[in-house]
Amino acid sequence: MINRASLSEMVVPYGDTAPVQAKKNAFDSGEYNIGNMANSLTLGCDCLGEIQYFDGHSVDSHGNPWTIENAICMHEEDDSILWKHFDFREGTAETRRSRKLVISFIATVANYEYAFYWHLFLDGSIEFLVKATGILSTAGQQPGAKSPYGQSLNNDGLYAPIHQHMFNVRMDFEVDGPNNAVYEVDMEYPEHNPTHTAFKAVDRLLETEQAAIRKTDGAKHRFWKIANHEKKNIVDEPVAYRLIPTNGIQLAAGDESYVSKRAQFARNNLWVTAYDRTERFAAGEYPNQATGADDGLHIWTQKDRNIVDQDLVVWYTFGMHHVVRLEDWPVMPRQNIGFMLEPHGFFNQNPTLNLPTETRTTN
Ligand SMILES: [Cu+2]
Repeated sequence: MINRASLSEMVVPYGDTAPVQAKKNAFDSGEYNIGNMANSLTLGCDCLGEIQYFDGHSVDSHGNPWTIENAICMHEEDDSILWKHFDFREGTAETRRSRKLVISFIATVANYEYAFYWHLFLDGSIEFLVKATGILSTAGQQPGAKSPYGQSLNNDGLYAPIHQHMFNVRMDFEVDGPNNAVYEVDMEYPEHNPTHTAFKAVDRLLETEQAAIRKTDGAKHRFWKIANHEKKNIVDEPVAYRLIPTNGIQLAAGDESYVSKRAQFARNNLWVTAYDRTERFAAGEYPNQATGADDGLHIWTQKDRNIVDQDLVVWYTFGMHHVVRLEDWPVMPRQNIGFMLEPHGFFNQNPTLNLPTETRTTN
């Protein structure tokens, strides 16, 4: 379904105008090299039950290989109800529980922890979640003062500025084959609507890279669909997966800001490119000291390549608009940030009818 998916970049810009804060825009993935900051889970992890660990192999700044033992954890979790029906005529009930395969790693990037999770569900759905936790980046102010750009954490002069955590995930889709196409699906009202009750979902094919630079639109209940025109389902429609664009926020910093020029991927939520193995990271190959003038999604998509029935890559930008609260201090309860991929006419019916009736309640 997906040939390869990876966190392609992330950036954490701060909204505070204070001199130290205004230039803070950590590219945690590209500059900090988040993979090298993966925790060794020999020191403890949040997985339960039967766990399969994988070592992480990387290189240091001199090119020497090194290993992070138990960097990646894989285990299975109970996931509440998957489907149920109570037949009131017969007085019988059928219910099946959901389970998810959890593949995760946790990186400590200075003050913050980012825990990354792929969840693979029995019904073919896939969830990507980032759990943000750890310690806020704080600053000092006059005791008792209040900043419009942050939350006072106590009356002794400690506050935490407003900021965003922006992520981009690169997904090399192969929905039932190498050649795919992407549709934008919006809710629309028909012109003829005498009862004023009608609404429908309308597909619009995104034909080129420029046409596929899109933002989320909650009022239109927008989502995107990755389809394979060469493979049809039982009602002769292309098999597809849909991208549910939760946490689909955009970069708050203005277009003229340095961070926005470098992180142009975060100005929009959806990007689709024709596959090119050299195009790997949303803000370009070398984000350190990059100006944004010569590399990254906004440069590659200027080629405006055809993306209909091609080997294509879907890039999704999402994030957390972090308005700090008192409860985030002194250590932040995890906040979930992520999105779902769901089969949409990929199967001919609910693919989980054959699940056993046994109820498993333990992890
Ligand atoms: Cu935050």
